[in-house]
Amino acid sequence: MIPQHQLGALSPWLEVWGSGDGSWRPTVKATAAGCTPLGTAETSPGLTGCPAVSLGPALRRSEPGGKRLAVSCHARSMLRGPAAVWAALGPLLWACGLALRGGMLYPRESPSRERKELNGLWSFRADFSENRRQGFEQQWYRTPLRESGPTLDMPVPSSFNDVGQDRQLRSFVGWVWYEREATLPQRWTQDLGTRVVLRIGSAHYYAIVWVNGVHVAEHEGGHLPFEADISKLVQSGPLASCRITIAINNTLTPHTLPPGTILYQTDTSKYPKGYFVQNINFDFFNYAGLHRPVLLYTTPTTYIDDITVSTSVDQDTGLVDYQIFVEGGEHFQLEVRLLDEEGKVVAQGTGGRGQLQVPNAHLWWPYLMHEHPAYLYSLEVRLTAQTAAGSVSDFYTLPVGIRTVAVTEHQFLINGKPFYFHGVNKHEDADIRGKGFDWPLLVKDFNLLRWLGANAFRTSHYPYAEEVMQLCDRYGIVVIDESPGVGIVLVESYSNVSLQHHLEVMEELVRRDKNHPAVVMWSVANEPTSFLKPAGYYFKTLIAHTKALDPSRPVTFVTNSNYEADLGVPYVDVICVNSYYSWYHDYGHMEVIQLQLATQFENWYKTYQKPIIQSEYGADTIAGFHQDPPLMFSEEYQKGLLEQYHLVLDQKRKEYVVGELIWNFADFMTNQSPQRVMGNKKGIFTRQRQPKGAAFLLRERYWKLANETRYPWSAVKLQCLENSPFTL
Ligand code: BDP
Repeated sequence: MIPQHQLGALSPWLEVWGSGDGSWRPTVKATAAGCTPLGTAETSPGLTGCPAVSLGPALRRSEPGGKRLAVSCHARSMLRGPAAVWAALGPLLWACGLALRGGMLYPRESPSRERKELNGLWSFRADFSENRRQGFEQQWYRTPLRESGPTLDMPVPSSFNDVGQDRQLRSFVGWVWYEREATLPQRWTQDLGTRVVLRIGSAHYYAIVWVNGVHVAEHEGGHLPFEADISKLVQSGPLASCRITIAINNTLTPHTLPPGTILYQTDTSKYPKGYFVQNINFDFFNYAGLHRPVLLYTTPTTYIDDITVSTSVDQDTGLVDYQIFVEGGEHFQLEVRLLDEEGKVVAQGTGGRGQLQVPNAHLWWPYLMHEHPAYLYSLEVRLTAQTAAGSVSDFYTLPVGIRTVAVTEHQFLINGKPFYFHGVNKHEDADIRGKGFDWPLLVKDFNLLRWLGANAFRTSHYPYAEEVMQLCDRYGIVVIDESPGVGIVLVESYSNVSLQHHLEVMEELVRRDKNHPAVVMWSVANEPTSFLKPAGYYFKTLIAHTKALDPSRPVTFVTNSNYEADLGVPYVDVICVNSYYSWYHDYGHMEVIQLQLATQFENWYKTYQKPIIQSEYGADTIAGFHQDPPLMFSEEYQKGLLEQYHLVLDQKRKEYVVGELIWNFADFMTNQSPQRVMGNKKGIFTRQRQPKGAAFLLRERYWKLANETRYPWSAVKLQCLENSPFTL
């Protein structure tokens, strides 16, 4: 067993395990990462019927970061089997733990809202102490970081791993500390009618935030934003500046998403004392740090907290159902106006919910499917609130695309027309910045996608930056929006603790991305061991919950399991299958691809009668390696392998195959291993975004597919002209 003090040091939270009796008054036991109990506490039923956990002093004095209390059923309940347990516990957990409070609108400027970016250089220190807890023991958040020891300059946004020359920092596991001072406009600190919010786009993996030494937020999981209202803090003193400290821990456990494990090596003849490594079951480098913009923004104290829009079409009329959530006040009016691209008001309404009708609506069409793709209206929301200080207004404008999505037995329909996904899988990954957000990289990637004639991508294997999703809306690039549920391999990763967290992550993802017309499907996971017994209940629950959160979109997960053994696929709307014929087996034998691929499709379809997407296929290729006849790793082999797949895809897309997504758009960094030559080389572009031969092959294919599948059918052929997104 892993020594307690070490696990506690690396584990970002405590878990609370309960043994339930029939009345669901569990006794909880707190453990560090499910290991040695730290203490116990009695519980009593809460008002909502969910177990209210009261912790004894031992637990209240718990480790910093020990906030997350997961109540899980153990002992007696296990006798009745996981399904029975969840039937009883699931609704309780959803009621108490999963109801996300508040919205997560993208912070946009408006007449009532200002924003201040905190990107640039932050002070940084990795806590190399043996237990990685020195920062908490010495309370580094109390005073400026430079006072507790040496600091580095660290760019934000960026991963911390690749910007330095320090090998140990590159592979560091544990807590790192970021800090910066922000100077605030006087009005923000003096006008008590102003609400000041600190927003962190993504901190990988577990983050704790202090402002002027006061704890303001904690968040589990990279890839999704979180925020804290810091008005009281910045408005309570004479300070016109505030010091923001963020501690981030990249340790993964079997219950994080993605999961991982810490392996301690105790053989002192081979490893130094305390030696450990982090093991993962996913194929990309676990970059960490402040990956996306950190910013401050303001709203009035009564404010528009969230907006949910869903659209449908009745003949030529577009229907926009909206719901607006207001926080901070009871007495207010809401007005909404929908403007077209020329700024003309096409519909308006009042109140917190309603339906706007748009005669002769311009629909949101995918790139290359229509001569005017990606049409976006603007939903202007105006809140007028009556406060003690008088009347205040809040304004928020949301881009809205009117479109429908539906799935039949053999088709994926957008606006009632068959849509064929011809695109890529991506990663957020690049030299030096790792997973750090970067506008030039983003624009380059979108230019390459359009050059390629790609109309879709999957956010493999985690949610991408909000700015990426906004560009997809603007350019008509269709998205399969994937959660960080990658590497779910161990049986522990199907526990109730894991499931509860996964449900929460889906809530956060849907809350963030629900209004993007580009998002046409949710993917809850990639290549889990969906043949394991607990996987059936896990995916049934997860998919049902995601559908309940958003009934307007299909839900899937991506499988590489055998069609007869997969216990999750019965619950998906579209079957997404990954396969690597003549790559991970039958090495070098491209002649088997057609037979194996055709069999793969036929087996899945005859079993489920659901549309299928070939969600990954590809071959590692070192740019510049040439060999003819083709050998593995040469550019010729990559092209040859893709061509074999295409022959089968061209038959099956006439039947029930609705898409093909190449693995991968670009080469990307992975952990070191004998199978990886400085990362995964299955990109059709290099990591520096230069084309390999396969990029030209795919480009020809995708433009041909676009010409076959566009709507309305026109005699004129599509062609790609430089940066022009759509040219007739
Ligand atoms: C698939 C995974 C993907 C890997 C790819 C590969 O979904 O993350 O990078 O294989 O091996 O199984 O290249």
